[in-house]
Amino acid sequence: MEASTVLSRIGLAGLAVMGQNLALNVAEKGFPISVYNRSTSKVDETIERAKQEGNLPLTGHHSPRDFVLSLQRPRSVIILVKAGSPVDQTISNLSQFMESGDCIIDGGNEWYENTERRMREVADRGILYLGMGVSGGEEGARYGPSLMPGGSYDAYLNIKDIVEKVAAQVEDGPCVTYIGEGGSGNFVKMVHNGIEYGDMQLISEAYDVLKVVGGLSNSELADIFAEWNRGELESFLIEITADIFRVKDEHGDGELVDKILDKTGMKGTGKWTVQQAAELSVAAPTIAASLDCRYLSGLKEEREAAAKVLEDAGMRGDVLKVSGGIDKKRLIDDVRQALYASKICSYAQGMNLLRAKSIEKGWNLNLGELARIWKGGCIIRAVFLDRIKKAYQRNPQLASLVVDPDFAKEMVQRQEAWRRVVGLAIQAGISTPGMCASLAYFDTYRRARLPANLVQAQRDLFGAHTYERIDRPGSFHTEWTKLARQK
Ligand code: NBP
Repeated sequence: MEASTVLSRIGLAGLAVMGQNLALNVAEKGFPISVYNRSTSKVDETIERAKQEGNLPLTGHHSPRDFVLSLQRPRSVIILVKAGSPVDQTISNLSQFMESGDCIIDGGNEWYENTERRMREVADRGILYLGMGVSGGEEGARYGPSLMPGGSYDAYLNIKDIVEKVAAQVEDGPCVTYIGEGGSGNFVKMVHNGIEYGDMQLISEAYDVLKVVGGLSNSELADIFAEWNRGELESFLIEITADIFRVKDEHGDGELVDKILDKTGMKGTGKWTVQQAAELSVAAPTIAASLDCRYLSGLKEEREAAAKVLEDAGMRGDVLKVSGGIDKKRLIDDVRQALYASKICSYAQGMNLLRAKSIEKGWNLNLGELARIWKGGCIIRAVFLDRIKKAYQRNPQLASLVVDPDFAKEMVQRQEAWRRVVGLAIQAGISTPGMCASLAYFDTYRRARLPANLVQAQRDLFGAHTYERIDRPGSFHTEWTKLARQK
């Protein structure tokens, strides 16, 4: 433990991966910081790192009281512990020493309603509260994350100078903005993660098609993804994917990626995103498909058994015969276009979910500004977010990214390639649920007339749910069965 007579500008409690790195980042930007963690060993570890990484202005405390009292008033304390009850326990542990006007900032991936509950609970004692999404993983936390603070605006003003320095910097400013009231910061981070699920799923499908249908090797895939990262798909996830294909397996032949068990883990934010989309009646099929794929990937043993049963039933191998052969160069270019077009649809879904929630809660979210703060620091950072920002700046009421004139043109230009990839994958028996969901979303949204007329007729037939007509106002009911069967 280190004693200090000078009060720190801010405090951070919870020194696992995220907390430790964010604390060092804050200190490096010149803001003296106090740190605390339930297990004291992490406090000592952080002090040591602060010394090693340039004698950064960081002081560690083993007692919650010393920690809180080491802060300048009004006190600002960032909490970065496991979401859920650990946050409640940490708040109760620390807030007993805090005073009216002090502020708690939860930086975890918290369910937004928990933030709103805690906000009300601490408000009784005059303590201000922010729920701040932090994205960018370990490296982002250390060198510049994307930060999504929502809640008390006064609390935000207390830390504005700090977060603006600590966040990733892009050409149009720091990757942080005041998101809105209540749990909006957590909600926006949740949808960011849902979009991240979609992006990762779409990339994995591009990989699957190129590898299985196109027969590309890992080294070819690495080159292709690196090349894509120099164009419209330029993004963190495409960049790291290129790197992944190059890593050799230190325990055997070939590349490590081929030795990884095909079971995807998850911590819940993608599921919450899909649940919220359903709650708000917003279609988010690409994000939902990515969640479903994680569930199905988890059924490894069941899938192995199913493969065997279907093989015994006559299914031939992994790939069914693709008629007409494969033009590898064209396939690569088609997959790039399919990935890009699918991505636009996925972001359209995420943005529309944010807008629906903003209307429900009165958060007044600025979608263009959200796209801007995702341009750097976070996992979904991508060049194309600048275009999304501009689309919403041009028209803040934009019904969907799909109908922004620039994106609309790009989707139309890419649709042939997109359809070829999805068609080829279907023919080859390679599932591309994300790309298919995006394409179906596009095709459903762009069609002025859908077969919903038939569904309405069925509903009216069996449930007298009534229907509207296209040629006259009002609500109608028909005795369908009687009319259909009368002689
Ligand atoms: P973890 O989510 O792994 O949590 C570990 C921290 O929680 C440790 O400091 C631990 O203290 C503390 N903790 C636990 Br567990 N139970 C506690 C309790 N009852 N009281 C007090 N402290 C408790 O840490 P993380 O991966 O750094 O993530 C922190 C938050 O940031 C999470 O909400 C996470 O979802 C979010 N997040 C993580 C990432 C990422 O890439 N890891 C990215 C973005 C956001 P101990 O040392 O005493 O056990």
